[in-house]
Amino acid sequence: MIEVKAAPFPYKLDPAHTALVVIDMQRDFVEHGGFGESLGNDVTRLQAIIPTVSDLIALFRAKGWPILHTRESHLPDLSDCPPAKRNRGDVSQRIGDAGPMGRLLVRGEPGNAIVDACAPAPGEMVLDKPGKGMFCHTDCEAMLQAAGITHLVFAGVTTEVCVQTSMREANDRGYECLLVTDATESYFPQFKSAAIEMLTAQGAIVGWATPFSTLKEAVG
Ligand code: C5J
Repeated sequence: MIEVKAAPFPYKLDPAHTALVVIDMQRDFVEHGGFGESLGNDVTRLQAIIPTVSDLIALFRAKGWPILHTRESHLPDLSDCPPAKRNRGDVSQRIGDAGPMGRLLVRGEPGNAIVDACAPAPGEMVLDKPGKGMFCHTDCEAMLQAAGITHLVFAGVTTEVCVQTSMREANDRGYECLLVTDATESYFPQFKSAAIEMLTAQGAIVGWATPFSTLKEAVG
């Protein structure tokens, strides 16, 4: 076990059974003209973490540890997008509508791609998920079990939506979860800090949190 300084107390990382989960680093959330901006958000906040996420991915690649990339995406016929998700916000464009990067949040469209700096390498796991959480209507659990994973290090966007939901789902399924605080971001700074506090409160009720530099120093 590698001990990583973290909040609320040190995290024990099992190097033989740990995967990095990079949540939804897609053009749709971080670039102009995508789904995130269609909801009225300032996407430049999310762009700022791209170098750190990229460094984190490089660290896992250097270690030979597995990486799972997720994409929030829907089938072209939107059969996996319930009205309870699509009919949200007072917006001119909704999931499935045409935007400057293709149909918003639809699988295979240019905007649905992961940004180049964080793009999956051949052999890395890629998971399309129609919900916020990575276990909802996906093969996630089977993929992780097949790879023998028990510990998950989380990065990506947005902290309080898809990252938090996925981390909670993972913890409920028995995974030991660590969030890298400067490799995740929200459109709302107060939501990011509140999410980190909620996840780590009550003795790591969902998991642990630490900055990238601390994780890097610990794993060497
Ligand atoms: C959102 C996400 N915010 N990846 N998705 O709708 O957090």
